[in-house]
Amino acid sequence: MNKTHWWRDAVGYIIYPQSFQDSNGDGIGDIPGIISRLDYLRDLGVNLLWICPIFASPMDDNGYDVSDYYSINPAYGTMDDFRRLLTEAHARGIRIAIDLVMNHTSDEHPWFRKALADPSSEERGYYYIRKGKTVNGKLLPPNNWKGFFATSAWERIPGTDDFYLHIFSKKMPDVNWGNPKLREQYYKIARFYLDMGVDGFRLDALAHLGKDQTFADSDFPVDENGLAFDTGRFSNRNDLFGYLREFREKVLDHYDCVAIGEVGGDLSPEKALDYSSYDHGSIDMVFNFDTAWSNGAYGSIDKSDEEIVTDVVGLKRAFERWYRICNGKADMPLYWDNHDHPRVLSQYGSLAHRNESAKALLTVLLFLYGTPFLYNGDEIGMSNVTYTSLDDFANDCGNRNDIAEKRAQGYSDEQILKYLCRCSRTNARTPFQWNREPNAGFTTGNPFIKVNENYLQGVNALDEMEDPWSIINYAQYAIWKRRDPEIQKLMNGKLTFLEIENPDVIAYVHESEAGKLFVIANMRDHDVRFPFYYSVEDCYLHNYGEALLQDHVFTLRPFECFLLKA
Ligand code: TEU
Ligand code: CA
Repeated sequence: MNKTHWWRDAVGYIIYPQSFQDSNGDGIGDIPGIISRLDYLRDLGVNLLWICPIFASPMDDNGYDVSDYYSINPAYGTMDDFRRLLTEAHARGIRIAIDLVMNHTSDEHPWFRKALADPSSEERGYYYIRKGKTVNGKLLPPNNWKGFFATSAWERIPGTDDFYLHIFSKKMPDVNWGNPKLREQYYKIARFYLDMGVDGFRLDALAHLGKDQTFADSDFPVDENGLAFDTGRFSNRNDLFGYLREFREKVLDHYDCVAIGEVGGDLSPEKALDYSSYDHGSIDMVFNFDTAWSNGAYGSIDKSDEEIVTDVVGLKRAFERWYRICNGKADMPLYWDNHDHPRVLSQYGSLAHRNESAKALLTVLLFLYGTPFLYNGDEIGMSNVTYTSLDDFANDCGNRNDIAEKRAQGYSDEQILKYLCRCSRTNARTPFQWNREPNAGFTTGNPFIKVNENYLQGVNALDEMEDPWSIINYAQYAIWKRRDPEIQKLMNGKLTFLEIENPDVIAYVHESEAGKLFVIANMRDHDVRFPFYYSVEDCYLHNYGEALLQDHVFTLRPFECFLLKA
């Protein structure tokens, strides 16, 4: 199969189905709800959706814990609804990538049930089940690894001395990719959806498919529970690249589909090429985490608000580095935030300059090297929650564990609340704000999670659409520009960051015979000066009235941004 690389010119959009649009009043977003908003998405201009998991799931981790890959979570609809979503999206020129979780299943998946019930079953070999170790008469997990959700990476199987590995929630046992039968199961699942017409996958937690199978203790420093957070034991390990090659040869090569891996933290762009380079990679692109949390907010429970400052230079260096290493060798996706992050507007933007900062962030992202992915709600300026109780965060297992851990460490509930309002991924998971109706038009019933009350202050799609200067109208125009072949021609030039050490402004240029295409964005909430020695031929995007350019120096107002041809 000849891959056409159609995703290079696409504009992606991430949908968190639980919170997008409820169609039947049960308070949970669903597939018919997404279908009812396809016109909205088409008009916005996005043409590649990544939809977070929609499979059957007990919802311990909101769908990332899959109990049946071949059926749709009944709360979201039926397989027929999903087929209709594909047809309706394709009819509007929108492609769909589903979120495939191959690192773990739910503990309620029949494979895992069988593995526990019958130690001699084939399924037993699908998981990592090891004997615990006895120290001073006490049964301990096989090693001291800590998982991503603030607990031991092992859980004891009741009534036995055995433990199973789970690097995320304990309801999500990791599967063993070293087992060829297990691998075939996932190939079958992938083919099932590709044959149905799905255009590709976002491959969840892909970096973790290989583990250090010695399962030796980590020598990293341990926490108060004797646990070491040593992600290298289960990230980007060599055996995983062999699995991916097989996945490609047996499945991906046979379809013109996109495969985007979530590979995340601690991954250098050089190493990323092992996943996605044109000559020796097995998948098409990988999400890196280098431009997330560039403000010191990660784990920042001890920091004051004043200490959370966007590291503008750090962001530019990260974008520059990934471009330098990947350009001409690999495609890559771009994003500011997703369902695992706080809202970018609250991270790098400004609530006091909601409109301008949302536009500036969008402009910077859309015209860089790569396939941009917007997160649902960013186009209407959605921001972090203003919850007043820790209970409001109970929907997320990661948050629940975090609360327990922080309490055990002696933090007060007030401190934890402030921390979660700043850093929790729940911030990105509140209902989409469609209009001024109760619950922002998300549901006619009781939403499964509280809405952000700012939908009544104009932060909703309908109010946004009615205002000619709104974020969404700018976003729509900007996205169509990004898809314009003339602009794409300009974007094929060489990308250079201007004044990369400037602490406040992100500015870059694509240069080629077709001309120079500039993005300039002030990332601060105060005026800054920025030199500009080129003569402007065209201004495609600008988020203020008149530009202040004198003697080759721009005075940029808070979050002022431009897309210029010069
Ligand atoms: O997230 C995985 C994730 O973000 C990190 O654990 C990441 O793999 C690591 O930091 C890399 O260094 C995905 C989903 O996006 C998230 O919502 C799920 O909770 C998680 O997998 C488990 O399925
Ligand atoms: Ca519903």
